Amino acid sequence: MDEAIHLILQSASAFPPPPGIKFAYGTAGFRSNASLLSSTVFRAGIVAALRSLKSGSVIGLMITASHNPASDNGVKVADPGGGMLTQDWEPFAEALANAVNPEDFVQTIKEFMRNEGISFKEACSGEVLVARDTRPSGESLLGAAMRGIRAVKGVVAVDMGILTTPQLHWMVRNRNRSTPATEFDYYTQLSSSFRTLMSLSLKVLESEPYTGDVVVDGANGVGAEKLSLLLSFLEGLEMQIKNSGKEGEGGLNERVGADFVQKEKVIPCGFGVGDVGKRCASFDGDADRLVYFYISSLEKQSIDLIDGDKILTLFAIFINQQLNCLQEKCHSFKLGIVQTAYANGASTNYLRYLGLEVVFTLTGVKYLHEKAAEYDIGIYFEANGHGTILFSEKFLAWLSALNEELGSFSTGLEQLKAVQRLLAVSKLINQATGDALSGCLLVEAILHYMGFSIQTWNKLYQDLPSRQIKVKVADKTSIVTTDAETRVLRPLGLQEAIDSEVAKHSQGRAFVRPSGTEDAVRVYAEALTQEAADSLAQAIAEHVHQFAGLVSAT
Ligand code: NG1
Ligand code: ZN
Repeated sequence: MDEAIHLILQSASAFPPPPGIKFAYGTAGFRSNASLLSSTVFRAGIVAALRSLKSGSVIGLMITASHNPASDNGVKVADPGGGMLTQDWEPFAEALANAVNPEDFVQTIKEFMRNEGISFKEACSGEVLVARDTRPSGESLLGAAMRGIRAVKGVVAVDMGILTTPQLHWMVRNRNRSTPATEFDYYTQLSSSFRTLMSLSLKVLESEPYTGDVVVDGANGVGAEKLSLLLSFLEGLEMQIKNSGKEGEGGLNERVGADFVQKEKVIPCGFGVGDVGKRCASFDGDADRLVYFYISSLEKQSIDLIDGDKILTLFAIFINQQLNCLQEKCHSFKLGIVQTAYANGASTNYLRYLGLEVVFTLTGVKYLHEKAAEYDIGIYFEANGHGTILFSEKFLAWLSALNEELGSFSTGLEQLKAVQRLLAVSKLINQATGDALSGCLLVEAILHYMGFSIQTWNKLYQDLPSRQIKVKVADKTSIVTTDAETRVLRPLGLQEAIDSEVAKHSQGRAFVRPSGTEDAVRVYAEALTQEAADSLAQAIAEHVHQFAGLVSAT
């Protein structure tokens, strides 16, 4: 044991932690300016390696800062099921990232290994797959990650190259299920299940033949290249890809991509007169978020946004229709919808009006995913476009059996088609995590099936006007929240100030919380008109500034 720990310590000396910085394993792992991250990524490599030894499974390590600026980077661990690192391990990951001297560092590892009953093993007992997005800092951070993993005796580090975040999560999940798990397998599975789903479409009269005429904003990130690879498996399907990150197309996430489009609600760079009237989709920098939009006014640069809530609604309607078709066969299976406080109030009302069960969790995919996994079919989405559909093993086994049973009678039966549609969705959608590529194909297939234009889809319900603002304060941790982050406990008096602003607006709703991925406090406000939502958000941002000390507000 001591010799193996000594080897870790020796490797660690090449990655000293930056002085005076405290790292937190936030909503989506560690994030920071890339120049500060090499020690954190090295140490996250150690965490991933120990996780692999403990679980006896393949683990993932993704180097990305998603929608953040190109100068940032980050790192997160994917657990054996392909989801986020179990929350029980986050305190260890944080303690290790923040251990300043060699004694602390060694002690933190030893103590944790003892408590968890982990021991070093012989060669190839553990395996960690490492991937990164297209950020320039990714390459050197990859080196730090590989060194961290390899420092742990018995664990192999495999460089998977540049991937989208969901591709790595998908590979980890599949490796641990012993199902095909390469990048090639990913494109094969998505393309073949998409084709199956399209072939099971109703021939609705109004439905026009599917031409794939969608314009995709790749956020100048990894998603654009991977989408074009996916399309090469779908002959005949044309999607126009913009903001692919090629020379001259602009910077990663710079006035482009899902986060920009969803928060600013304006036309992203690279889109203009030629795109008016078209169905447009935006990915974020690591392609785990997806939103749709269409240009509503070139003059005002405005768009009509179809956010994660509306994608969720489209998925929910489709799944529910298939389940209704199978109603006489299945009474006991439960469909659940999971949202966060950022979900537009109109979406929740609409989903409940459809008779669906909607529940709420804290912000962050790790919470939504965990909740959705409690259902036979769990659909979760954040308003920002991150979400997916989870199917329980029990439900999938039942579907497969029903597929065989019904298949032996007739092939044209509507019930059989419903079963096959659900099975195809379970293969098309990435059940490890939200995935812009697979989500986009599923949206396209469902729009085609329903015969919906993007405008019809948008009109399912009307969003309540909302506004989000980021306030930079001296110390975001001075804001402490409760009630699923919808109420402020500290600083004292801030919640009362928010309540009195909300009371000035009919149908007003607002909350503030420290971001888990950025050094900022987020303000969210909803009201009956856009002007009211804007002014409510602004008024609350000023209170945050007064109570917590302003650096700037954007
Ligand atoms: P933070 O920065 O904690 O708000 C953001 C998103 C989350 C989640 C994570 C991970 C909003 C308001 N918040 O977290 O929903 O997607 O990033 O990327 O969109
Ligand atoms: Zn992302």
